[in-house]
Order: sequence, then structure tokens, then C-alpha cells
Amino acid sequence: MEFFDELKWRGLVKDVVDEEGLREKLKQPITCYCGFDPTGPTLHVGHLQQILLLRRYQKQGHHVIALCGGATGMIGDPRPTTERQLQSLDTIAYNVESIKKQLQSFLTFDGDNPATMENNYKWLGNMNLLMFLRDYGKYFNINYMLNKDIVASRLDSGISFTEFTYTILQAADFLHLFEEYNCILQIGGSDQWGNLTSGCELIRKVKGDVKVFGCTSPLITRSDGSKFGKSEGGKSVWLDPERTSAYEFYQFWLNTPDSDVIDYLKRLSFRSPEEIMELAKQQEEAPHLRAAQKALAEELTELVHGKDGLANALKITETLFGGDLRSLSAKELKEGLFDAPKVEVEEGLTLTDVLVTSGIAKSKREARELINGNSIALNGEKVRDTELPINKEVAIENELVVIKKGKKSYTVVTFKD
Ligand code: 545
Repeated sequence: MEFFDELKWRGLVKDVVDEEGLREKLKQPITCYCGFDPTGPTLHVGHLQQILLLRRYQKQGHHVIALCGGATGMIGDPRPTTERQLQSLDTIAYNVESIKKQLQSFLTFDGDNPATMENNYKWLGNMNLLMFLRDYGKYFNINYMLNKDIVASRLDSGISFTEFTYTILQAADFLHLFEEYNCILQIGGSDQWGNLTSGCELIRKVKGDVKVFGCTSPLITRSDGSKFGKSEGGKSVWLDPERTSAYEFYQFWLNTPDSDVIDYLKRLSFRSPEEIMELAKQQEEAPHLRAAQKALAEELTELVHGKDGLANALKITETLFGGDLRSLSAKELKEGLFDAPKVEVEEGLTLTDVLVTSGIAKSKREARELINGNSIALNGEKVRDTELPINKEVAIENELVVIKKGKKSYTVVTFKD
């Protein structure tokens, strides 16, 4: 399959500036870029598709530029809803560094086709206002700008001159990268269409009859209409191991509904179309085995958290689903049980009392019934002693006690100081 056809098959192409022209150009190596504003300290799963798309271009032999928006991040791309709060310069500087590090881990910066990392503060940071107005502003017709979707959607609620001007800055970047690297393609999510076309227009006006392109991808959605990128508990799933552990990350993908998993594999996995179709077939024949979900979760966890991260996620997963809890450290248990209820109790209460104070049982009577009925396990072992004192001695690493009621319902107990 031709590269661009494969991108289409994967669902990575929405709108294109001059598709025929782009297909022609892609027969030879070109330079393309995608920008990321340092609006937060870390990327999340929603950004993965675009980063991996850059990686696809790189693997195909194209030169890719990951641009970190040190300057555009000082302004903020207008959102359809409300004006953004400006971020402090310190925050932006901090975010730039951490986002650059994350982007770096997904692309190859050595070998014979190294990627380039750029920061638009380099050329926009010291631009002077009069030059901006003469060299760029002059090419933007106000009517044209008012017709951009994002501006149109903000006309009622209001948009500042600052955010209104954002698209010109991004266009200036494309022009700069065109001049400096002969970069002829900008990619982005479908929310970036207006900015991509601004850049193509600017380059054509300044440079005359040159061919430059923009290509957007549909944003990832969930077929049940809920927002993509949040875990069960509604927490965002980040690419930073400090914020989202490898286990949590793995579980997020493992829990992908059947109706979405093939779509996600197409967009995010580097498996070939044949391999993905094979997984689709397996899914149809034996959905309960969740082969497609496992393949997706394993591949992406290894990509983001490395081999060790994946091994750790698998170990925790297997243990929680039937292994010996004692083989996990307190840290691993906390990761594995991140979404289980947590309670703090006084040390030395009896098991019966702990079940009641932690809400696992509604009354002492129910607690005793559960224990006598063999439904309660402590750190993975069934207990039958209703009066067992719960203290640091029975806790894992003297820190936490994991109580399991029935097959799957975990509660993590720690002690008050
Ligand atoms: C700035 C200067 C350029 C080119 C692009 C930009 C950034 C662009 C933008 N992009 C989004 C973004 O999100 C924050 C990421 C880090 C916390 O706002 N104006 O910066 C997202 N982008 C990836 C995809 C996107 C987009 O980084 O394009 O569609 C999300 O999927 O929203 O010269």
C-alpha cells in the first residue's frame, strides 16, 4: 500500500491542502512538521496520535521537525470556548523543557535520518512589532481571519486581539521552516485546520507559486460519545510516568471497548495493516480473549514506558487477577490499586471493626458473615478470624493492608499516625 493510502486506511487523514500535489511530493523524501505548545507540563494520550504520525513520516524516510511552541505558548491557541489565562514565563520555560524531553523519546535523533527539534521562541521571541505588522500582518485580510472557524465560534463570547493574532504566529513558523528547511508540509489534529491553511496562504503570498501542504487527522473519539483520554475514574492519562504509572497506562488501553479497539490500533500501532486485520479477525471470533486490546496495550505501554515499564504493568496485572499479592511491593500495590478505595484506620482494630469502619461491610453482623463465609482475603490470603488485630505487623512492608471482598473488590487500608 502506498504511504498516503495507508495513512488514509488508518484513519489519519481528514482534510488536505492539495491532496494530489501532496501525494506526488511524498514519492520523494520531504520535510514536515508538527507543533506542540507548552500549555501544560506533560503530554497526554490525546497527543500521542500526532507524535506517532510524525514518527510514521520519519520511518518512511521523511525529515521531521517537532516544534515546541516556546513563543506561541506565551499566547495560546484560541479555544472554541473561552479566552485562556496567560501563563507565567517561568511556567512556560519549565513546560518547554519537559515537553521537549517527551517529544524526543518518540523520534529518532541519530542515524541517517535524524529528526529536528525546534523552538519557535528562536525566531519569534525577539520579533519587533513593526516588523511583525509589515512582514506578516499585511498579508492577513481581516475578513479572511474572521471566517476561520475558531474565530467565528468566539465572536459572541469575545476574543482578544492577542488570541486573534495567534494564527499569524503559527503561519510565520511555517514560513520560517519553509525557508530554513524547505519544510513543505504541516500536520496537526483537525482543530489545527485554520492554522495550517493560514501558513500555506502566507507562504504562497510571500514566495509566489510554491507548493506547500497541510494535512489534518481526525481527533480520536470514543464510540460511546465520552471523551477520549480519561481513565475509568475520570483522571487524565498522561505520558509522564510520574503522573500515570505504567500499570495505569496499560489498563487504560486494555479497557478499550471492542467497538473502538481496531480504530485505535489503526491510528496508533505500528503493526502492519495485515497484522491489524488479523487481530480484527481474532476479535470477531473470540472477543472474550481481548487479543486486540492486549496487543494495543502492550505496544503502547512499551513505547511510552519502555520494556521495564511494560514488564512491571504485566506483573501487577497478572498478580491482581489471581496471583500472590505478596510478590508485589507496597509501591507496586499502590500503583495496581490506584483506583481502589483507600481508608485510614487506627492501628489494632479487629478485622470485623476494620470492615465496618472502611465501609466494606455495613454492620458488624455483615462483617462476621463475610469473614465466616470465606469472602474476605487479607493481602491475598483468606482469613477466618473475626477478631484478628489489624496492625502494622500484618501489613505489607509495615505500611498497607489489602482487603479483598469476593472476587474483585479491593480496599487499601493504611494506618493513622
Ligand atoms: C504552535 C506553533 C506551530 C505549530 C503548531 C503549534 C501548536 C498548535 C496547537 N496544538 C495543540 C497543542 O496542544 C498542547 C500540547 C502539549 C501540552 O495548539 N497551535 O499544542 C495540539 N497539537 C497536536 C495536535 C492537536 C493539537 O500539539 O495537532 O490537534 C491535538 O491532537 O490540539 O508552528
